[in-house]
Amino acid sequence: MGRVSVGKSSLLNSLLGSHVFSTSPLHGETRSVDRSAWQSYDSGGVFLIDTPGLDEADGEQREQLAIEAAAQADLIIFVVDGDLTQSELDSLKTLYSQSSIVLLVLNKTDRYTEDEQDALLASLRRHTKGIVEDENILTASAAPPRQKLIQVDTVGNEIETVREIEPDVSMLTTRLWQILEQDGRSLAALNASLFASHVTDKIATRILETRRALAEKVIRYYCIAKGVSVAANPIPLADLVAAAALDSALVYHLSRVYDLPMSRRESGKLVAAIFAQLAALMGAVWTVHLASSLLKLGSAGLSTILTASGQGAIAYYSTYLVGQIAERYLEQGKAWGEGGAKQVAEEIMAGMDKNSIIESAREDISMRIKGKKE
Ligand SMILES: Nc1nc2c(ncn2[C@@H]2O[C@H](COP(=O)(O)OP(=O)(O)OP(=O)(O)O)[C@@H](O)[C@H]2O)c(=O)[nH]1
Ligand SMILES: [Mg+2]
Repeated sequence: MGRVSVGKSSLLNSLLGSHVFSTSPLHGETRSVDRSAWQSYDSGGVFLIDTPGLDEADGEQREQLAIEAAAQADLIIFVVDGDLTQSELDSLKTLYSQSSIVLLVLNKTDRYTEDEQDALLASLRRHTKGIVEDENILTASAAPPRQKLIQVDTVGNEIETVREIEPDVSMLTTRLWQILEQDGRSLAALNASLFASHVTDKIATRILETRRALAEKVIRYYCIAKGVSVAANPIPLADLVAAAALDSALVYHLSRVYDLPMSRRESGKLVAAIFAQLAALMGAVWTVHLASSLLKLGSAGLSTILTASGQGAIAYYSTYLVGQIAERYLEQGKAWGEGGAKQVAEEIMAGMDKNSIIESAREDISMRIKGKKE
């Protein structure tokens, strides 16, 4: 929200890193005939809504717009381009009375010197005391104009060059991410493009950490599911089929965590590629897996009990490997890198403590199987 031409649409575009909302130097670019015509854009689960500029004169319309915006939005970005006018302050008060979270953004900072910005911020804080928290008063330059530079060379010729100035909305993205994290909603916002472009290193790191933590949970979930199903399933061939299906479901799920969605077929193919590397690297382990599978065929239930948790643990471990390798592939933007799949598989295996994983797999599995029986 904000007065006409303060740069509301430009700010949303800058957050997204693309021109989604129309902007113009003319006043009143974002018009609305009726309120349902508010433009909105779904950025990976975070919805941005652009509103028409508030009219200084029409107090009733302003109040109405503020109430409706407050009812629809989880968070309101109130944009100004200078000190507050009385009508802006009135709108902020209305939003406050509707208990909205409001971020007050001073846009077009490229127009001000540092000192002027400090003075403006101090004034904004003073006027909105008790209405907007200090930490929610931010600066931005959503669409700074190109700068013309005139240089004079040694013989006195003037050379005109045009310099593009990058928009800066990093304070806003940082604050948005903090709020989402406090709210426990950062996972939902992971794939929103507003955090993909113009993101500060700090947020980029947090996004990667959040993805890794989520991926770890997803991988563990599938490891246990596979370990338990392999250990408990008395039909050996089905073990292997179920195992491969679970692995590709895992990869399918991981590709969504990394916002690089794969089809079922694609994830199946990736699993096959990873299996090929693993089979070459740890032939022995796979042979044991297969052998104990076949053994079960011969002596019905008995060997299931004998080899169950051991075989399940190996299945768990192989899924863990598949998950880690697929995760690396996704983290690198669906690429193996120079050394190919082989090197990734080798690195991941070398960096992993196999025995302790198998040990904890054994515990996990037998705990769950016992738990079921009781
Ligand atoms: N100098 C400068 N100009 C900006 C900045 N952000 C936006 N503008 C300019 O301000 C004008 C209005 O921008 P819009 O994004 O259309 O503003 P708006 O608030 O959506 O306007 P309405 O939809 O008409 O209410 C455009 O000419 C923009 O290029 C900025 O950070 N610095
Ligand atoms: Mg607009």
